[in-house]
Amino acid sequence: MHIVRSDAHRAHFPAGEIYMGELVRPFECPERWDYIVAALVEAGLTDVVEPEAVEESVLHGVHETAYLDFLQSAWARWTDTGASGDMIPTCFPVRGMVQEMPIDIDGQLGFFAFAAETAITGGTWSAAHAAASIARTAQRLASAPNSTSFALCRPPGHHAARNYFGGYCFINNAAVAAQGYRSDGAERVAILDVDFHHGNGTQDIFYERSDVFFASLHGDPRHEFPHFLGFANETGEGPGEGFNANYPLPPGTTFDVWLEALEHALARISSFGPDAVVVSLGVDTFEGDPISSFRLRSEDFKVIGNRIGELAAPTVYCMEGGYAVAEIGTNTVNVLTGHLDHS
Ligand code: SP5
Ligand code: ZN
Repeated sequence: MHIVRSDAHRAHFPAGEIYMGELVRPFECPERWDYIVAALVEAGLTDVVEPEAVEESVLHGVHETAYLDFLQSAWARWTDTGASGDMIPTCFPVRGMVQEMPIDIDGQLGFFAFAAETAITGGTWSAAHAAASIARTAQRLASAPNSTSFALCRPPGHHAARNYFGGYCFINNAAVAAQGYRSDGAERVAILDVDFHHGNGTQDIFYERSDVFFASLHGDPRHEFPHFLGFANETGEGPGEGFNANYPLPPGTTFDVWLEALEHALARISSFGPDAVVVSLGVDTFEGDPISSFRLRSEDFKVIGNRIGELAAPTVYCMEGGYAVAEIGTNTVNVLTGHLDHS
């Protein structure tokens, strides 16, 4: 299994995250990457590959041009105004307001954001761009039948939509991998999102498309972030109708219940008949995760990889969330070795 990774992620580390009324050290921190790398090495997964830059055409197949331009230029424009702290959005175009991009950088920041816990810093664009390149490179390396690769993306991507960031995500890495498969000739791609949180960004990007099937298992949005998307009646729109499947699960969900939903999602994916599979791999379903409420144990993650491996499709795993830092390495590696044990 190829492991695609880069130190470029370190450029992104905001000073704080708004959490329970305080500015705390971000849960999505660089040490997450170190823990995962250490566990990969310990497991002998040492076939390390550096990323090649993702093509503009693939990025533009996933995100709107105005949004990409904003992300790339945001920090320079922000500091030009005399600001020195991180970019934290404070004003949002909600119901009944004008949905047009303003000229002012503060206005644009709110226009392109959906959650204020996520800040943009001077290193955000370079790190997010490198994470997308990692996803694209890993996807290229998993093209043969049964081949598997791991994209150690940081920052994560599945909350980033066509034209907004949030949930620690800026560029949707899993969507980039899926779009990469399409541009390399795959006709049908399935994305399976096992992160604790609904992959609202991925759903948004492919909602009206029938070439990419999206399935997500996650905390019920009535109780959990991202709060406003991820309900079971969201099944796709227009040509995408029937190509989106959400499995909202209650707080406290244990692995037996979670696994039933996974089996259902895998059956849907099998009948879709994908040429390739992208997994949004979050391990924040772990019982010890500090911001989530599911109760999966470390050994359960092996079963997840094993079951996904049974699809026997070219598969790229893209790292998403997972915050109980000491354990995220073990849990991530358990999924990957569980997959390899199958194939
Ligand atoms: C990639 C990823 O996992 N992003 C998650 C971003 C979540 N940010 C908001 C966290 C708010 C946590 N609220 C905890 C209270 C639960 N009711
Ligand atoms: Zn998550």
